Amino acid sequence: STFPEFSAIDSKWRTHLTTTPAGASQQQQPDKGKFYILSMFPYPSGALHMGHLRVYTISDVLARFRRMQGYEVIHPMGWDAFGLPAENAAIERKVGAREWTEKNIQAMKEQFLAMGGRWDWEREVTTCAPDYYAHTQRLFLQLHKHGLAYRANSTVNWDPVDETVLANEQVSPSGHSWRSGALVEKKELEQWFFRITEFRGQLLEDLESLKDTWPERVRAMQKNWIGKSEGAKIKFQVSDAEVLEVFTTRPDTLPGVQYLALSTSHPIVKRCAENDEALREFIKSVSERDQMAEKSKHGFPLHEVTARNPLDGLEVPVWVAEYVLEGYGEGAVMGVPGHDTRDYAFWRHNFPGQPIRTVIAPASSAQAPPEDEVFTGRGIVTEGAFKGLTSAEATKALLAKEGWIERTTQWRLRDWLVSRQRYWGAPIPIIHCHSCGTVPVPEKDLPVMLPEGIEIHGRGGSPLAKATEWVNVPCPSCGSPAKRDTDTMDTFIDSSWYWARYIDPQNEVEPFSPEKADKLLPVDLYIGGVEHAILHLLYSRFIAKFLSRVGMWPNPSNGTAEPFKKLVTQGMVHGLTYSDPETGRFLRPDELDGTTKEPTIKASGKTPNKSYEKMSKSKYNGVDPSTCIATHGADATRAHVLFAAPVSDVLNWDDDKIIGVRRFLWRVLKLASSVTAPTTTQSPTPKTPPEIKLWNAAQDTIKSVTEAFAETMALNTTVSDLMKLENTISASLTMCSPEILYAATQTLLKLLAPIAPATAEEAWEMVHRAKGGHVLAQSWPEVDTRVFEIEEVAREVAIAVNGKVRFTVEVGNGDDVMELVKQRKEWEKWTGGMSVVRVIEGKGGRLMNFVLKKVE
Ligand code: ANZ
Ligand code: ZN
Repeated sequence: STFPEFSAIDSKWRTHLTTTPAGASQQQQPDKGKFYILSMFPYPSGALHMGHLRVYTISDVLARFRRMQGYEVIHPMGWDAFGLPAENAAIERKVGAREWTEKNIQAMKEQFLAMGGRWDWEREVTTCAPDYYAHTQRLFLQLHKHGLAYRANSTVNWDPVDETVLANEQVSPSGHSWRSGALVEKKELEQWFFRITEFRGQLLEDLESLKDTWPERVRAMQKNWIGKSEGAKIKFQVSDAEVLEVFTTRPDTLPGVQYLALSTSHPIVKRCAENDEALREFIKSVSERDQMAEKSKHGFPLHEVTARNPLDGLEVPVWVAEYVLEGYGEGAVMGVPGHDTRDYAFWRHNFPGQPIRTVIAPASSAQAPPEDEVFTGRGIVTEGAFKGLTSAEATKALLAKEGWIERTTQWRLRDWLVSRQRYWGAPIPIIHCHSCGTVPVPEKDLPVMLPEGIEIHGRGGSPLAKATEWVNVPCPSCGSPAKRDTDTMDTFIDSSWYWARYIDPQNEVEPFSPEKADKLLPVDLYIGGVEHAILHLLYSRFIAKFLSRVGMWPNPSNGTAEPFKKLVTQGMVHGLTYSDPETGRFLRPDELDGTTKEPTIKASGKTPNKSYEKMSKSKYNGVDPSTCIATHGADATRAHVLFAAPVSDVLNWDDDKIIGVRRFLWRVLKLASSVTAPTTTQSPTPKTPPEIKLWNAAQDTIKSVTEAFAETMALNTTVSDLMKLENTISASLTMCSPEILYAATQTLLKLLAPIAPATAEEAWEMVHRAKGGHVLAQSWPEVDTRVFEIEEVAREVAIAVNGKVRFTVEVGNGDDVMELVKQRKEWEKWTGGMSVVRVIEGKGGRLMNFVLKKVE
């Protein structure tokens, strides 16, 4: 073939594609303003994986699109570079954590360039660099100054494998560490917290402003995590001197209370445990078990304690129950087995055979629960003083009572535990002094440098405690010997504000300038994995609101200080996985015979099971982005990433399918070689029906691709739309004027440029004989507002039989020529007894020649 290899095209355009041109771009239109596109920055593990390839392709494509549209585009990249893997590498491989991290960054940067992506490298941030973490520490001190960073003794989640404390958010619903997977234990420790709860109302309400721009699922997860719940506190008398308070969202079920259940750390439980060995055993077993499993039915009776229902005076037993959370509500539950599923399960297990009281009936039979299930909905009260009232009416009447019930709101959100007993993180800028207490490190002394080159062991408390020289410092306030805080900050703090640092990355005195914040924030489009739907996004939203409150982001243009105006969550990339149909064991590539179209298992000759699974080493289904780019070229890889699935769906990676995309790019180059830029610069007017058809196809494509890029994010359809347009142009080559062909090709290349920039540049160069500048420097095409319709003119078509013209027919635009021809009596005359072998259409549709032969 006469076309160069894609890898050659890639390297030819590499520098042009990946570097920021000096000076303002020529396309930039002042009235458009800025457009800040951000994709979640990677952890520098050493290599990009397919998930990275997907998210960074999406963001590069959209950034190129916005640049062509004339926006001042901010498209930064950086490194979420603190964290455990570097620390473990330092322990296991005896390389410095920084050295390891920097080497990985270099390797990954190469991969970013190989993708043909362009990032604002002049804005690059690395969270483990002192010029970054100095400001993370500054932020800590700001929070401290405003009373939002505080120290408290608390029962914390302790990861026994990583030997560190975890935030609640970092513990899975089943009670396991999000990172090590270990079953999390409880431990009493003094820790640093950020008072995120201070902003809970705003964090909840402002979700409303993201209604049309964030995925519904993510907003729901945030809402659920914040967990506002309205209900009442109800007092149960335990003795003359003591009451027990519970939190309930269903005061209307009060007549159905059959027991009370307390968490293991409830004061009453602690008191009883003092002289009850069996109870102490039970408490211990709970703390060692899977705490978060909501369905747990384990309990222990407190025989000396009974409680009196304030509504009817009935006595109910009091238990300790595993399912009662200590940090929520009052750490105490009124058990209503008749109307709550957990209470029902608990009752069945601990009070076998004993009757269950039902006190609420469904308002209509449609609401009735299935057999064997309790009715958990609201309905009509059937027992007690409020019999006959609806749940809502009963609740209202109860809340009007005095002395033992009080309306209250509970929140699930807890303060953010931020101290970690780890080495590779930003040191907490605090000094502990015997006489002054906790003293902030003065601003001028920032950063508190993380000591490097020290011996760090993985186990047993804060590694920094062993850096004696570093630890022992004079107190900044009184000068007497004092000690630095030896914990480091949760790495989620680093990423909770990086989006703001990018707008002013060289600022030495403050994290970023408030003027720049007002001008360049928020992020207009944020792209990343849905696995960050709670933690990272919630922390970033909290920090944004804090920054705004303290005047660091004084006037958010969107009013609500939401950091990410629009959010796109991309789906995972799954790999083709083969397994043995009998054992289910995953098969290595070398266990398969790939010579046949459908591979077989070498050992058994059987056909393996095929499925798409999350890529992992243990499933032998990983695909390396670099290999893919080296084989197919960056453009085909990028286009395939977009084309293979809608952005939010799982992408099942099938290497074979890239071939189709590659062929499309080849056809674009072929087309470019047969189209020439005309000498005039005037916009042409389509005249003939084929020209109008092509013109309209180009306009439709501009419209659909622009909409997909700007609004709907239906990025997969952009590739298919461009394939269609290429087809139409190529099929029109002999039917349209060079001007029209050129105009359509130009449109195709401009629309293609964000997705396949090297191919588009190469084709652009061919069309313009290297005199047309760069396609990426062109303005994004606008839909032509002129309307061209193919007129309903009848044309005369000459009908020839075996080469001789016999008669003519008048053909309108929508007409079927064959139908018209067959209706004519001349047809019968000239063709009777013969059958049509072939129909040859003449130039411009004005002649039809029927080749006939005698019927045997
Ligand atoms: C009685 C009742 C009857 C309840 C009924 C529900 C249904 P949300 O909506 O999540 O706020 N609860 C209260 N404190 C608890 C704790 N520390 N640990 C575990 N469960 C607790 O849930 C509120 C409901 O969860 C409360 O309302 C309480 O059970 C339980 F038909 O009280 B309910
Ligand atoms: Zn002091």
